[in-house]
Amino acid sequence: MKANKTEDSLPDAEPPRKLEHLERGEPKNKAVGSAAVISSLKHINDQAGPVRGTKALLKMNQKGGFDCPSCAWPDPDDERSKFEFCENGAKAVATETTKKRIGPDFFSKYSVAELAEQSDFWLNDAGRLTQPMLLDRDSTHYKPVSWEDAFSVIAEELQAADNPDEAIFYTSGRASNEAAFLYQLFVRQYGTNNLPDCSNMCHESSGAALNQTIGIGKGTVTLEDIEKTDCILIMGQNPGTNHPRMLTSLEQTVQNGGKIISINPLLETGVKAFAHPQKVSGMMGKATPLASLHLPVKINGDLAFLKGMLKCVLEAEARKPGSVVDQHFIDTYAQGYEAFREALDQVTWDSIVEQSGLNEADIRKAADVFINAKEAITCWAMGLTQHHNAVETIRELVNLHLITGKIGRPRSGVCPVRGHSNVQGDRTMGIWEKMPEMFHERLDKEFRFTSPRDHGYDTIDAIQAMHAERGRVFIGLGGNFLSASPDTHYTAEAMRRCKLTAHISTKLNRGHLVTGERGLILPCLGRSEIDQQKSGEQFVTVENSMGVVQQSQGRLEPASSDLLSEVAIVCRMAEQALGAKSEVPWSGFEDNYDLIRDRIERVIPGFENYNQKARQPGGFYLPNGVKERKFNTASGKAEITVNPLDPIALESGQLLLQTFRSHDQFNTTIYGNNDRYRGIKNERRVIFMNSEDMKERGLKAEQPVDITSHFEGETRTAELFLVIPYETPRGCAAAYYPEANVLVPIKAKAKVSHTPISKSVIVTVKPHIA
Ligand SMILES: Nc1nc2c(c(=O)[nH]1)N[C@H]1C(S)=C(S)[C@@H](COP(=O)(O)OP(=O)(O)OC[C@H]3O[C@@H](n4cnc5c(=O)[nH]c(N)nc54)[C@H](O)[C@@H]3O)O[C@H]1N2
Ligand SMILES: Nc1nc2c(c(=O)[nH]1)N[C@H]1C(S)=C(S)[C@@H](COP(=O)(O)OP(=O)(O)OC[C@H]3O[C@@H](n4cnc5c(=O)[nH]c(N)nc54)[C@H](O)[C@@H]3O)O[C@H]1N2
Ligand code: SF4
Ligand SMILES: [Mo]
Repeated sequence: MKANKTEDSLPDAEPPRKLEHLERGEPKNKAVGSAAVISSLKHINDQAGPVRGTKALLKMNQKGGFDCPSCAWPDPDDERSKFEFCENGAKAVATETTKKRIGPDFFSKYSVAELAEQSDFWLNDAGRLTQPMLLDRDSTHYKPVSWEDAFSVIAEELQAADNPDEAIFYTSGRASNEAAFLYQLFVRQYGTNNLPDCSNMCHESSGAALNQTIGIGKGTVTLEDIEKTDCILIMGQNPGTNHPRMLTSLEQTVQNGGKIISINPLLETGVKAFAHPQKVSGMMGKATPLASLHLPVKINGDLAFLKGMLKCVLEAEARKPGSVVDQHFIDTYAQGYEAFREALDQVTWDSIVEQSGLNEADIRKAADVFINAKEAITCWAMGLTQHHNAVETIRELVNLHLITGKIGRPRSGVCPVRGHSNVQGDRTMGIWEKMPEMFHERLDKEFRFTSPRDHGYDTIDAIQAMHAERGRVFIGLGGNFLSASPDTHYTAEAMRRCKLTAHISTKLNRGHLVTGERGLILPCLGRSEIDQQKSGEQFVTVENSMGVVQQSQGRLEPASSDLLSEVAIVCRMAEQALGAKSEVPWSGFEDNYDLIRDRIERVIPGFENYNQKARQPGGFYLPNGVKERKFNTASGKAEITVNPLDPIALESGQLLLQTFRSHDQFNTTIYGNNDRYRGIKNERRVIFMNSEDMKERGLKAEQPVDITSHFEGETRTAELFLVIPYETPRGCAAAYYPEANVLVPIKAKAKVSHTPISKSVIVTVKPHIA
């Protein structure tokens, strides 16, 4: 097995190992306020200009406008203000509505290898893609290709495959419900379930834990619940950067008397205090304090922390029987309590303290708040999901809600805060390598074919299959598979062994530069743009983090007349690749998206009267049994589970590294080199460390270092990072994704969910060798 080309002569898969000019300040004490407003306006003005930019912002998250393309935080159900967006939503829109364009001139000016020497910021900043481009066999430059020829290339490679499982169809969570539904239909008619998605790297662990324990892989609360509850645990999530409008809701929670507890190795600015940018007080700098308690848990110490919380719950119950544990809920709706109690009895406070890195008194304080709260919600994101034992940790968090009965009633429940704006909807539409049998039966009946039942590849399987030349064709519906995936160099080798890699994209990214024998870029319309089809202007639908499905209609002129919508691309690709094999009226779907929604309604439960309900301002909630205490698990009961502690053993000198987001990026899209809240300006190649850990290694602030990861005897190195002393527990470190992805071993994945362990990479840090 050999790569088609040798590594050395090829475009680099990693962002350039080159420093900018770091300026370092103190972490900020409050989030948003005027700095955020100034930052939003700057991004909009620089990219889209005041007219196009303002028009876009005023349509975003409005009933009748388009859904913010950034995160999945919900919009208010009722009244909306004129400005339903945040700084990072504005950046996402600025990047999509930019006036900059890249066409054939750009691609003839720069070879692919030259493009690879540029930073991720530069690649994204180049502008919107405007025409389909082909990187032909042994070519150095992308050249324009007609849509017809582009689809012929795809059809040719798909038809040449020895079997359908040689093709891999990735989806990123920005695709609309309509595009995603047709895409999975095309893939299954082609004959495979190889539908890896960004969720495999994201909330898969949440889905796995929640499906098993409460019978639905989604959250169980609404925005109103968040604002009116008595207690919110925020675990492993940085809302100030990644879900900024959550701060508006958290401010409400606090003003309504609720308490917020932060559980995070870092005290993130967004949970310290919030200055509302649309209130005079906020603009004057007056901030509402948010978290009343911060527990600086060690990386991967959450399972131990939760065991501490649960022990406190049982102790409080023993002190005053019938006051804390909800025996009625357990008896009526759940099972597994006895085994759970016995197992928890065996866990000592010493191990809890040691593994969480927290002291017992602090855990008891947090437990008191949770216990005394009539209603409580736990929110979490990647800080919990990207560890080897992520599923166990999330199951334990569910235990906390189950044994106290704080679930399935107003203002109480679990809230995995989703990432991409439609990642939850894509799953609902069937983007998953292992959909349940019921889905297949309904799909087959509606479209009169037999969909394959063997499970397909998830993200890690897909990379390994391409590496082993079992996967030969890669198609990406959005996203940046190369840079988002673990083990950048291994993934690059995998991509290079393909016959064809094709990306449906709005903006240029590194994934377009590391290709198979042939590479295709298929440029599509963005969310903000008018989608004109034969039957008129179309809208699409998306589902947010709280299960609300609503319409999104672009209002701006498309970036180029040569762009196709994602739906159109999928339809034409399917028509050409499947030919007579498919009876699906692909071109009818392209002409009129209502016809797609009619089919979704017949295949997926919860979408009755879809076309009508999608047109209701504000959309509609999908059914969620847990809200009525219906648990759709195998046993029909909520499962209280036993989740043994399974700490990561570090050898001397080793640290646990989390790879996370700066304030100026959306995943692999880099908007700028600043991380304002953490006091970092103009540099991304930084590693945050505890100052004692620095001292122990003889490292000085801003000293250049190399980071080496260790896994099953293998090492991987990321060169040239500057050390930043930062408040975090000893033994913990942090660096930005995607720069640090070279360190994440391909084989290091969570049990059950197979999510890459991007938040607990074992590393050593040494002075940089020039
Ligand atoms: N502006 C912007 N918005 C985004 C994104 C973006 O890149 N930019 N990405 C979107 C996507 S796809 C997603 S999934 C979400 C991600 O949203 P987040 O999950 O908030 O993203 P991360 O930056 O990965 O932050 C993880 C947080 O977990 C903490 N953490 C790390 N390890 C641990 C641990 O072991 N235990 C605990 N308790 N905490 C830990 C980190 O300190 C950090 O605060 O955001 C979405 N929204
Ligand atoms: N080390 C490490 N790795 C991680 C993570 C981490 O925390 N640490 N987080 C993981 C997570 S949570 C996620 S979700 C994944 C994200 O993985 P992806 O979803 O694959 O990555 P993105 O960076 O969001 O994709 C950006 C690209 O999407 C394209 N795009 C933007 N808008 C549109 C659109 O409307 N339509 C289409 N077709 N294309 C569009 C643009 O070309 C852009 O360059 O990364 C994962 N990787
Ligand atoms: S919170 Fe998320 S969805 Fe809402 S405007 Fe900000 S980035 Fe967009
Ligand atoms: Mo994500």
